[in-house]
Amino acid sequence: MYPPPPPAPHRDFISVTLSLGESYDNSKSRRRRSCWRRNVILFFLALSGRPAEVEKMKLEVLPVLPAPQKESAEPEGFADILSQKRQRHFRRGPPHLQIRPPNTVSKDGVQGDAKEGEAALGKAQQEENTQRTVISWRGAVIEPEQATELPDRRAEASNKPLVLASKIWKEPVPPNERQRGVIEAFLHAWKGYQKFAWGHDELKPVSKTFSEWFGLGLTLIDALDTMWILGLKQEFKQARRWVSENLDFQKNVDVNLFESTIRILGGLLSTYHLSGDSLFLSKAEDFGKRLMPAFTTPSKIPYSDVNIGTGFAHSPQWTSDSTVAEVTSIQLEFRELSRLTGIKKFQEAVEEVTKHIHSLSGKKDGLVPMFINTNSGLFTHPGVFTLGARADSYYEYLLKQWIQGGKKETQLLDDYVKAIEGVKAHLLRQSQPRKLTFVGELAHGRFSAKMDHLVCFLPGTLALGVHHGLPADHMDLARALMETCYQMNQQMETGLSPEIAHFNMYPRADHKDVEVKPADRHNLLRPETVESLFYLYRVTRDRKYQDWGWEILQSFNKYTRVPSGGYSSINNVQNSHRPEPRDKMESFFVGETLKYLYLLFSDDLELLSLDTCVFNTEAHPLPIWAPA
Ligand code: DMJ
Repeated sequence: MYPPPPPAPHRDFISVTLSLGESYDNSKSRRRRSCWRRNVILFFLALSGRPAEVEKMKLEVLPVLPAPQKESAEPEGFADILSQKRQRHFRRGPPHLQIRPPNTVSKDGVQGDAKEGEAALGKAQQEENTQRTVISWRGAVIEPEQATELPDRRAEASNKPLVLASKIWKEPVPPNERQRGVIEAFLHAWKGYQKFAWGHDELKPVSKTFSEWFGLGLTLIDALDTMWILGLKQEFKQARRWVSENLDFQKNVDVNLFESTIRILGGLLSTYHLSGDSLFLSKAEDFGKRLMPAFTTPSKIPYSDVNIGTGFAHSPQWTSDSTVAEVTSIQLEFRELSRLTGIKKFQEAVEEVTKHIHSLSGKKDGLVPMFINTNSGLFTHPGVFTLGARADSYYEYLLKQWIQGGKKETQLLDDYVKAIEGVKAHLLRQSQPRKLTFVGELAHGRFSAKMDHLVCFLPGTLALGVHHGLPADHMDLARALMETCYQMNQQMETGLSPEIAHFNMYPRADHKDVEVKPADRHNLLRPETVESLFYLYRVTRDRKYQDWGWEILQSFNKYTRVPSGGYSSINNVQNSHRPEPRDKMESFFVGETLKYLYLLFSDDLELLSLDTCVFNTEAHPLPIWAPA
């Protein structure tokens, strides 16, 4: 019934163990050299066993950092924030929380853990120094592993914002016609949010009201850096004032660790880097501290939820499991928070999770199950593998952390590459009649030709990897999957992708490649297709990707735009007469979808260059760390 699996994967790299001891040569002239030329030379040096030369040639683009800026008006100390009155408790999700005894470790216990962590880290670093690995690729050599350096004390923190983006406002480049189209769409979305949902989490544009998830102005925070990038000064200043005067984290409210990290922590950190305004860093630090109780589990795998007012962290009521994608897609943000503040516990907590999952059994050629238990630290519901919901950004963050850390943590890269080989071996198939390559799912050995729209992050991530030196066959896969994701949009009557597609694998005259079940016909204004179009265009410069993005923007305008302001998710992408608005504008529409469209239409490679920044999974750009 199911087609035979594709041939066994063939590994494109060699792994050699070398002893290394020399320091970097990071001169300017070297940094300017062509990356490809360098990689080719490195490849041959590695093959010829000349590690010293390899080490010498490790080059990085070192961003020039400006002096830290003064905290601007309306300073807010943590003490003030913490002493403010408790507010109403907003909660989303099941009505009753799991009743749990207080965590075995007290709220302050995180500090104690951090000490133990330091000792363990020191030991691990000693061991690592004795033996390091170089992984070399066709055309690229990956640098020897070095434990990511943790700043010792707060004083050593590099809390300087990234300079590249200040250029956006200081020397603005006039937007081209398509970018003006995105600005117009953003302003329309913003008009609805300002009129009907200001300071609330999400706009309900049809009923002209709002919905609350965490009660923290989620859309406003998610959109801050988009406004900066689009050059919307007035809107940004108004939103900044709200953050300064109204954003209060001393609130008796449960937040989802992952969702609030990628949207709120990520949004505040990137806005700090773009604007240089320390208000956003202070808020990020306050918020990060309030999330830390989530890590006080027996296994150190964090709980899914934490109350940012009381510090009570817990799993959902119905399980003590966490989702694998959620616990592995908070690392970019917490690592950056440590780098900026000098507070090590943020980075230590998330890296503990990464290390744990790296060494865990139950994977299938690098593919991970979807759930992990917070008590035992083991995968649960094993045998189900997907690149969609609950696993997706695990893969994305392996690559992106490797890039963020300056390509030193080869374990992350190794896990990423292994997983891509796992995808090729177990999840790739071609549809009929157009032979579209798609990523399906595997459940206990049975293949399902189901692909979430969420999986459309993958072509972009593959292209990003290739930009950073990974093998060319990753790019072949990126192009093929990009075409598929485009077709998931294009083959629908509205030109917008359904939430989930099923692919036809058998040659039947009356069947299309992409089929949609009634329950999956909705579109939530998600970003993944346009996110990948952005990366594919940056890496290939093929204008067809811009054209595809432009088509999708037209479709959003035609079928999801609400006249009084805002855009709405829709129920049926297959009915252009009655797409049926669902009355919700998710925060990621302004945080991600419109941002990626704007960047896709830009021909300025320096605008948030892939060489200096890495986007978190909510499209918030964070700096790539300079080499030690
Ligand atoms: C966003 O919050 C992020 O992109 C996340 O990684 C997946 N879900 C939404 C967008 O679809």
